[in-house]
Amino acid sequence: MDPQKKRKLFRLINPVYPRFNIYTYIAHITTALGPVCVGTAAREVPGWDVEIIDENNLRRHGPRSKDEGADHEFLQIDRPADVVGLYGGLTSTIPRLYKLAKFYAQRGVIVIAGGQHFVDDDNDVVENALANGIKYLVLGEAEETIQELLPALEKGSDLKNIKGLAYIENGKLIRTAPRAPVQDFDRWPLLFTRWGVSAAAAWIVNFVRLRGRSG
Ligand code: B12
Repeated sequence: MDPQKKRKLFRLINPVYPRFNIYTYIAHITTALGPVCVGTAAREVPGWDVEIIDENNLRRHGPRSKDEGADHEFLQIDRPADVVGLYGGLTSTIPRLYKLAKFYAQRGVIVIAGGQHFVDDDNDVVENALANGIKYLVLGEAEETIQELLPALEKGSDLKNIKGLAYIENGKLIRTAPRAPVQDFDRWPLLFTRWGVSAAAAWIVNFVRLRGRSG
């Protein structure tokens, strides 16, 4: 992370679906709630700006790549991200997520990821993610974790006391203590009542608040 940079940028990315499906249209005019919750919390961290790029919802002006999703080369030139957070809510998007993870990791950007795909008691899913460009996995709900993680990454501090993380250290998988789910929803209001957090690529027009634990 560049210490000279006055404000750091945390870019959250919702990877594009692998193919057209019955949710393609609705995803084109909405977004997933998880990254919005994480971005809302991250935005409270002093010195950090947040943007969310939803590759299913680039709208008219979002920079597009010729192959699929957003043009991340352009985004990194236009507004270089210091930390990139990848939304792994759906297993079908994981190949794209890994592609993005490797793209950013190769450019020296710290890559983190979270979402339901990674929530697994056995280590295979976690180890696979950490072998595919992701440096830190956030396991479980991330509002509190992200507020501790971003300053720790900036300072280069030890992460062992931050709950809800998985990462590789000296070739060994480290899983920190589990993070308890959020209880106080009023503590974490959504910020999309204003436009400030979203970059040109993420225009969100419809928005519904819900938090489910079923499925
Ligand atoms: C609401 C919901 C829907 C809605 C809206 C989905 C959307 N895109 O927002 C609708 C009805 C459209 C839907 C449809 C489907 N869904 Co659905 N859905 C859910 C549900 C019930 C809640 C999701 C939610 O909003 N949670 C609230 C948010 C705040 O929580 P969250 O996303 O987990 O985010 C938190 C953490 O994961 C973490 N986090 C999230 N992202 C990130 C990113 C970073 C960088 C970090 C650090 C942390 C982080 O922090 C967040 C805040 O605490 C979940 C079940 C569940 N318990 O989560 C299933 C779930 C996500 N759905 C699932 C599935 C399978 C589907 C469908 C494929 C079903 C189908 N066969 O059609 C479709 C696919 C839709 C699509 N293409 O997007 C599965 C996904 C499983 C998987 N591994 O792929 C789930 C997990 C249910 C299950 N247990 O099977 N779904």
